[in-house]
Amino acid sequence: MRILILGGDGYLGWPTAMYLARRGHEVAVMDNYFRRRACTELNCEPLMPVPNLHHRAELWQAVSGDRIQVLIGDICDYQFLSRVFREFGPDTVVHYAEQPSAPYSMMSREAAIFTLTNNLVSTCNLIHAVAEFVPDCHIVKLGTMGVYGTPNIDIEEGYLEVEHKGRRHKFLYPKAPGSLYHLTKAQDGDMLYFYCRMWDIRVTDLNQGPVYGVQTDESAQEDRLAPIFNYDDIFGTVLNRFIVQAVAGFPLTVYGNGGQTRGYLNIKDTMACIELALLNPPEAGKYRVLNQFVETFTVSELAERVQAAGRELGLPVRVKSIPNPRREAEAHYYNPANTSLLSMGLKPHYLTTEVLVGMLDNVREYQEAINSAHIMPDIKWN
Ligand code: USQ
Repeated sequence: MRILILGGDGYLGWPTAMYLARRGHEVAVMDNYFRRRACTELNCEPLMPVPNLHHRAELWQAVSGDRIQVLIGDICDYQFLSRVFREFGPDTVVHYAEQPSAPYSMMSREAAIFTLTNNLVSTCNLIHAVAEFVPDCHIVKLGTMGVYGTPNIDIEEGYLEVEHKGRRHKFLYPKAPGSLYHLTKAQDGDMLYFYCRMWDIRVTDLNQGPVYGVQTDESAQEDRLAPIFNYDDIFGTVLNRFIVQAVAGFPLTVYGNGGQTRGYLNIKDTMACIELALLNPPEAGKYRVLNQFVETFTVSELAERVQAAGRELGLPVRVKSIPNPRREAEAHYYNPANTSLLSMGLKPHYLTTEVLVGMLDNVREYQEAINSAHIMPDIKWN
């Protein structure tokens, strides 16, 4: 397949490019380097140095023999995007090119406007480019489990069948996002569903939970191929942060009472889910939603597991509850469905002590680079 990865420089975009290239697909990555610029501006550099995309593609070709085409530009620029579509003609587009951080989106008015504009204009441009140049192309968009919020009923995969006054109808599952970032993911989903109905495009929305992991099988061959790994309060996801905090001897920052439950997955499973989605496209006009996570944990359970893995390595890991900078339920019902990807063949990597010890070992190699000033959260929701 000819696969275009938008946001191909990010934590998930680059590993996805290598994973799919390794499996024989023809891959092009496009990125505007937003994440790198934001990390520099906000002084929250990733743990490991990350060569630019051209250099990464050269390193990957030297290691694997596979070519990855690199396109630097902004998907909000329709002229540039049109040229890419005309020249590359993708069968599938994987859309990661959104501002991915909830704290970033809540930081300031400017960051809110950027998040809204970038995430919605990018998706709208993508839809128009598909309709104009490759109407049969399958859009695989990275969504988030956070669009559902934490309702007091079971969470289904995208849709909910409702009975009202004796009649039944299937609606998109009600959304209650908990940050402006999550809200844009709800809105881009609505937009994709709208254009599926209007223009018969084909879309998979992958509602993913927080991802953890330092390396994938492909990046493990050469350190400079590692994903962009953040551990700060803006771009770092919770388990990646806890691993770095454990190595730095910093008490694990559990926000509030730690009862917040989410569906987690290993970065290796993200790669596998993307491939399953693109090998099994929905029919034209269908907006398919798949919940992409493997197991659920409370934040406190994650902290306990990191503590236990630390003990295996003789690392004394402390846990400290700190005031929650976010507005979110700290004790709630959470029972989301995730059977679709499993029935499509996903073989999950579970969060074992061995996996955690591996992550701690990876991070220990970069211990000197950890900047403890990045760890405490200072963006508040209110
Ligand atoms: N949390 C802590 N301590 C920390 C960091 C986070 O207790 O030091 C808590 C948060 O309050 C939250 C949970 O851990 O309850 C998850 O936080 P997170 O920062 O790992 O995840 P989140 O901000 O929700 O966003 C991340 C990704 C986003 C993705 C989302 C999936 O940045 O791109 O969409 O995970 S989900 O959470 O299912 O919406």
